[in-house]
Amino acid sequence: MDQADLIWMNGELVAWEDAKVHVLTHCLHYGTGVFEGERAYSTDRGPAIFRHREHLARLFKSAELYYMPIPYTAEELRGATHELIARNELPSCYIRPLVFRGAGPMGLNPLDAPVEVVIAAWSWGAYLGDDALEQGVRAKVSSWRRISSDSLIPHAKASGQYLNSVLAKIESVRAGYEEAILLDAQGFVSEGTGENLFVVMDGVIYTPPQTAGILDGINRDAVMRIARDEGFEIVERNLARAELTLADELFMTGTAAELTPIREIDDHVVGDGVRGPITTRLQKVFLDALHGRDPRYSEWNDVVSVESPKATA
Ligand code: PPE
Repeated sequence: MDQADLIWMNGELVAWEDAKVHVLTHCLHYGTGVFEGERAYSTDRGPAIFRHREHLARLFKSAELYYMPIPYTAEELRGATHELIARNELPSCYIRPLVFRGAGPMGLNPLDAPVEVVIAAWSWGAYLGDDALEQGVRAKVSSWRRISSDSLIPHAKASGQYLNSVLAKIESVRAGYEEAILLDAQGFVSEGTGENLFVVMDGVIYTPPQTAGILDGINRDAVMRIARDEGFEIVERNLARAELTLADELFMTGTAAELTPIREIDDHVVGDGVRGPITTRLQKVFLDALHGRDPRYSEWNDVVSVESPKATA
């Protein structure tokens, strides 16, 4: 991992090596944390965080769902993130805010454990391999089902919930695939271990609905808006596993994965086995939006507004 110099921890910038917690941190034992994954891109106006406010809004919702009061406002965390990127002199980066229950009383009741907040940023390149954006990845439907809303909260981006993704990821990687697709409790298609999923059939774009155990992805939302702006029909509906194989094109969206095509599913070639025409077109507009190159979406780029002291010295 590509270390940066500083991490924002409970209101202060500390050296990367010093951003530590106690081994009795509640979150370490019980997964009581919520987090975000964001990316800042180098744009004409400087580093800009893609849909920063939406990520912060989701962080606060995830925290609320787990009864975790965040001791800062969204605007304070936004400013802290800007300062962190500027002070680390990162032209582009991945950003990881984490809100978690710290060391306090042990046991399942977390309410008396302190709520701690950290924000880290570092440079993180291709998530699913260097060629993934162009060539696509090979994916397999997991034997693990996506967590369901009757036992956990798919809508929350909560640390403990990721054990589900970890199991699916290990299974797929050990079997020689780059990614796993999870079905929901009913057996409908849900999402990847860290990505939402889109299916193209006969020129129409489908994606699983909110009720299919998905995380309500911010890039899913961005790509749906872009697809409509480009004149495509987008349908949110339950998808049967076989529709993945019958699809003309498949792709996934996520902050880390950006817009990654799937070229094989369960050892079936998807379409022609290359990035399809609709995927290619949406990916281009989406990458332009991420990098602040499309004026239609410039409100999505939160330009880092703090001058780096080192950069101006
Ligand atoms: N589903 C899951 C389960 C998920 O973790 C992500 C993001 C998404 C969908 C897409 O959401 P969004 O980024 O808002 O479009 N996964 C994050 C964590 C990845 C990781 O390896 O850690 C991410 O992409 O940052």
